[in-house]
Amino acid sequence: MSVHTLSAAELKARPTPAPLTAQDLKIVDRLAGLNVLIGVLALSFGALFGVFQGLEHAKVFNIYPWLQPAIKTYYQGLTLHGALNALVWTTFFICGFFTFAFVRSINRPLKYPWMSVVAFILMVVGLLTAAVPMLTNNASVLYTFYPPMLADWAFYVGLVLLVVGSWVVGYSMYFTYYAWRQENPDARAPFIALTSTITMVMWQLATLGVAAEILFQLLPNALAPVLGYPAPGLDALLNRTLFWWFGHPLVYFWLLPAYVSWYAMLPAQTNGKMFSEPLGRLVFWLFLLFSTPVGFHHQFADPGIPEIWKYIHMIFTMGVGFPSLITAFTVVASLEIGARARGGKGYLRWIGRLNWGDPSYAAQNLAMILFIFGGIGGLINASYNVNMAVHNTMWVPGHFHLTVGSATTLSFFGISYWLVPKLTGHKLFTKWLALAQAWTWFFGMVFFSNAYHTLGLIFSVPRRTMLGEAPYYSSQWNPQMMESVLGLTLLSISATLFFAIMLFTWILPRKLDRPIEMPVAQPLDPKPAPKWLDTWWPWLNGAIALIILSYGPMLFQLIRDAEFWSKGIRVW
Ligand code: HAS
Ligand code: CU
Repeated sequence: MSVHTLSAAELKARPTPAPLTAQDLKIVDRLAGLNVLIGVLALSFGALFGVFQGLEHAKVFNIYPWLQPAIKTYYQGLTLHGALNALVWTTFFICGFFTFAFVRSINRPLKYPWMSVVAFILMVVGLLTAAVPMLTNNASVLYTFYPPMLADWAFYVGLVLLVVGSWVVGYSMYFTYYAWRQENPDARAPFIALTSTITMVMWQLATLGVAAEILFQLLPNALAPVLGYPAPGLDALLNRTLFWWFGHPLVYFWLLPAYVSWYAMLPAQTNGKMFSEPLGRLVFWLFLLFSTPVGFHHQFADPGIPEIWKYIHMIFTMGVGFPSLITAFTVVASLEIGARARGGKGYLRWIGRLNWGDPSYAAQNLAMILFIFGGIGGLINASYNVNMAVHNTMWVPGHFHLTVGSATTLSFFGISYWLVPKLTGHKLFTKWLALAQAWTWFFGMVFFSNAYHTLGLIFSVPRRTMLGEAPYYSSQWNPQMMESVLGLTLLSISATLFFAIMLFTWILPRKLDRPIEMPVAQPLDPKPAPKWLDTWWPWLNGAIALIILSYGPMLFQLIRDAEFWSKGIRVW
């Protein structure tokens, strides 16, 4: 390797690194705290509707007549559940967690802190704007808002602001990253800073699809009656395609923050090391490449998409499963290093020596275990012919409660167990309750998802249906329905515990015994990762090229043949 010594002029031209001060961190921490707070509130309120749905499905108790006139229909409840838990809880938590972790990892103040503040304000205004129609039953379109269902315009405006706000969170990170790179042209980007930035760039590319859907189709149709011009009409297939351009990478926007923690934080929480730091980087780059060109695996049953395109997306989907398989092996190896350092022995006995007594650790390890099954289910869904057996059945909620409901959410619980004490300066309330919370979530999801997978696969029970009222309700379903009620009872206990732990940690002024620092795992091999794993252009250009190749021809055809004859309708 040639050694390049910088001339005095070159050194002078390089900007001096800005030191990270307590004042800089204060803004970051305040923002992180507010984001987490809103996330937790959204999760708690949204989870309540999950319980109502489960009880309705099992014919245990239909609460909807009792909720009149506040909540009008089951579908309004389902929209609140999906939107608050899948979109609001995740997006706010991720933006808060990333802002916190990115700045510490890159060890430099935000270039434009005001940008992160503006981002947060946009997201909150977006949330409030979308909440009004959702709470007044004017947007009961479920979290995927498929046309020709059409919600009140404020729902779409709110979503746009929420998404644009999350973009600006990303922009604040990109400017900071760029400034850091100017100051440190030869250094490798720190792992957490790099991988959180990759996640935000992936999100930026992913959300272009839904942005086009909302701005060119849904919003103009929703605004027509308000502004008094003729509605331009909707093409359902075109819109579904634009939605799933976004809808699949959305799931990696939920997953990758958990991966950042599993790779770069969790090993440190059990005396481990990163088994292979370069492999971790590769995994994130592969997600940037393959997250988006796979959306047709949600449209296998859609007429109008030629089979060849479904096959191409299926193959890419198997490709995007690959970085998760790498993750399974490398993260476990990183944890095993820790367990052995803690005296663990044997082929599997070392597992007992992991840091199970720490709720932050335990929650995340339990999340990983559930994700083995969530991931396998995903690969099953992705297999074109098998998808025909499970599509639109209860199998699918079974799948996503193990993924976004467990891999993501249970990991975020675990992260909260160090992050919230860090942000408030208060002791966690309490270790034992938090451990109980993690385990009840784990077992709750085991029963719940097992029941729903079975109902979908064996009995083809449809999803998104007010089953308790269905004339075809079968007593054959009873054992699994009861299993699901057992699951959701545990989940309700767990969600209540989480809310209580967060609340009491925040309000009880029990000062920390010793300061908490963000856990950062050191690589096993200190040699820096190769330069190509720290270089943006091949990966970013590759990702854009793959999107153009995988969506360009189909979108061209769909737009050319579009017929906007469908009027927006309210089916609720
Ligand atoms: Fe999915 C539907 C395919 C992952 C979420 N998915 C959904 C929906 C949601 C969702 C919300 O192909 C419903 C959408 C709707 O409303 O219609 N999914 C996949 C595939 C993957 C996948 C191939 N999904 C996710 C993740 C999600 C998520 C992640 C959220 C966070 N999914 C589909 C398909 C559909 C679908 C179809 C459409 C179904 C239909 O018909 O409608 C892959 O990314 C999965 C790869 C993962 C693995 C697992 C790796 C395991 C790891 C853990 C290791 C831990 C260990 C434990 C070993 C291969 C990394 C260590 C233990 C110790 C003790 C040390
Ligand atoms: Cu998908």
